Amino acid sequence: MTDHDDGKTGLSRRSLLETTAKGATLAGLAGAAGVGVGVGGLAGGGIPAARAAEAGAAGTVAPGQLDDYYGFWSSGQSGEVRIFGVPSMRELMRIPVFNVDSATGWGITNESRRILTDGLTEETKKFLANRGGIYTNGDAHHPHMSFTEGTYDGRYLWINDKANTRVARIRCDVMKPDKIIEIPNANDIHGLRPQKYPRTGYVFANGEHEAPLPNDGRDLDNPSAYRCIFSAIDGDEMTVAWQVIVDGNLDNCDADYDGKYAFSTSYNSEMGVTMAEMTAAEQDHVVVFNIKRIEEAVKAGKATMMNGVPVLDGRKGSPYTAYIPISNSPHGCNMAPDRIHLVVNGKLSPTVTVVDVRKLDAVFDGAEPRSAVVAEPQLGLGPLHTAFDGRGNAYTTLFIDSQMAKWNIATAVEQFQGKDVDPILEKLDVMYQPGHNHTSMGETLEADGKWLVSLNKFSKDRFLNTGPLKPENDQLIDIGGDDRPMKIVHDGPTYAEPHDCIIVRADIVNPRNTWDRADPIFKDTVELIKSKGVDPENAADVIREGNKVFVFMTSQAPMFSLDKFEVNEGDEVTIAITNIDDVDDLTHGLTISNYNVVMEIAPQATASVTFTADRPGVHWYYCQWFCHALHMEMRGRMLVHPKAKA
Ligand code: RUQ
Ligand code: CUA
Repeated sequence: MTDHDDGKTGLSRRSLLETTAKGATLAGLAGAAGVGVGVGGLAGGGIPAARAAEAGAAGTVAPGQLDDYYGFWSSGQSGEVRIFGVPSMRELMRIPVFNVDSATGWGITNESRRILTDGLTEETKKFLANRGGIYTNGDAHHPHMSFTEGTYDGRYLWINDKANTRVARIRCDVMKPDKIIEIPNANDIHGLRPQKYPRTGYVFANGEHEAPLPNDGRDLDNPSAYRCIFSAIDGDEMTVAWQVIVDGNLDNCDADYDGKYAFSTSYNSEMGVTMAEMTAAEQDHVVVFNIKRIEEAVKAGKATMMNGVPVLDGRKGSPYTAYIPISNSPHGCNMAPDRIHLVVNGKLSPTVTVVDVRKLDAVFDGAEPRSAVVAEPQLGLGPLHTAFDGRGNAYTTLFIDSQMAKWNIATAVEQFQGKDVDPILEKLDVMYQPGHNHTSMGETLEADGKWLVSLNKFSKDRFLNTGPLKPENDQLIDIGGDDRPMKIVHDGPTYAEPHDCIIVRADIVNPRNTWDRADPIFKDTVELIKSKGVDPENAADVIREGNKVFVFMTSQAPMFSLDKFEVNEGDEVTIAITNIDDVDDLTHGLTISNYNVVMEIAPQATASVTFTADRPGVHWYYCQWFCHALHMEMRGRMLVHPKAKA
């Protein structure tokens, strides 16, 4: 991790705009950029952070006030991650990950394309070679932060891609992905959770769909040869540490607070390939992975190496796994912050099944797997996911009932033991069809029981009609006191389709304000510029090597260091620009008209793009980020000389 301090000495956008208003001249601006030391960004300025008590009760945060929590939302088939402020529910930023992004050039710049391709298998690289070189879609469900000793540590976020079997890591100091890897042997990564203890450590990832192993054309229509794979990714190295073959389709997963076990819900234990076959059995299961036994077996060489990954057979009867029977088709899998209870959500069954993780050692020593089940309350129709408040209560989404059920774990255990008690405390209507829910800090030992978000799949009539495609509906619920009912305090639309979110106390997340010039994300580009004898921060150079042309520039509001460069039709052109503005929030960009070229260049970053200049003519390049009163003038010409006619 790089440190955070030098980004905080930059001039804030607010001070910059004041200066700009005083005299929007080049000279005035250049001078202003130099005097900002110590002024501090908005966060460090005179605006007080919102206080949960006052702001919270109403669920509103006044203009200019900051939220108490960061929310990290997935976006499903949009393929990105979104940063929200909670409790205001303001969308603060989007982080392109598995998608291609028109604002930032994610998927177009050399730096992003390196991150998008480095972690692909050779086979996939070959497959993508005549498809533009990268995947352009993703299906991002489960964003989760790195843990140290059971709580968030602010280093990283990970997110799965169900569509193209990938896992991405986002650096929280800059809020950009730095590694994206394809998971070999597995198919269609769905559930994803980091190890909570002692640290992350592993990132557990469920391959949801079954297929032949290897999936190279053999056994096409022989489902009995299809396999499902659970993966443990080394979160530091972003490589797959080991994999386990299991019975059934893996859905969601979680990990305990002791570093001993990981869990995956599993549907279709019958391994059918049609709807009727998949739902035939009365019982499916949750798979428990014994991390220590797996590590020992891998160390002892008992695994089979497949595509560079040690793979163990963890199907029923293996020493590495336990299969705890659960009613047909369980879905969410949530470890409670009491360190004891794992809640498995029934989906097709109206129940959730509560497993006491302290009883799992005995199960691995031969006890009957259901002996670890300590409660199974009936909550309502379609339980999908459960969140916790740190006060012993759980909140379960009921998809079919469109409700949030609040229930007490200890009472559910008593009921299971035969006492005549009702664990359900309250039910709240949510609109409509909730999937995931999440509480503030709720998947950590610091669960604080203040806020609950319900991510509802349908909004139906709650907003102006947007045509046949409607937004989803996110609702924020105040769960701050057991003495008062749950209360919906915010109700807002979101674009397709936030599956899941986490709510992280703001003091844990400390992003930089400007880039570190030595950042590894653009290190290759900086080295390329230097290798041609050019100083990136003083660049204004056009270097030709055969039909390769390197254009090196700087950007500083409101100018690029070159207002013109010339190339020949057919040249391979690499443009690298360093934003030498050291001002908080002063992002520039480069767009080349009619060339499908765009990139974001945030303060102190270097960004680059490579393309073939196969369209002759005059093509303006311009800054697409409104940066200055003379922003419209921040442009130059690329002259592409036509090939001489033969
Ligand atoms: S799943 S709506 Cu992709 Cu997390 Cu349950
Ligand atoms: Cu730089 Cu607009």
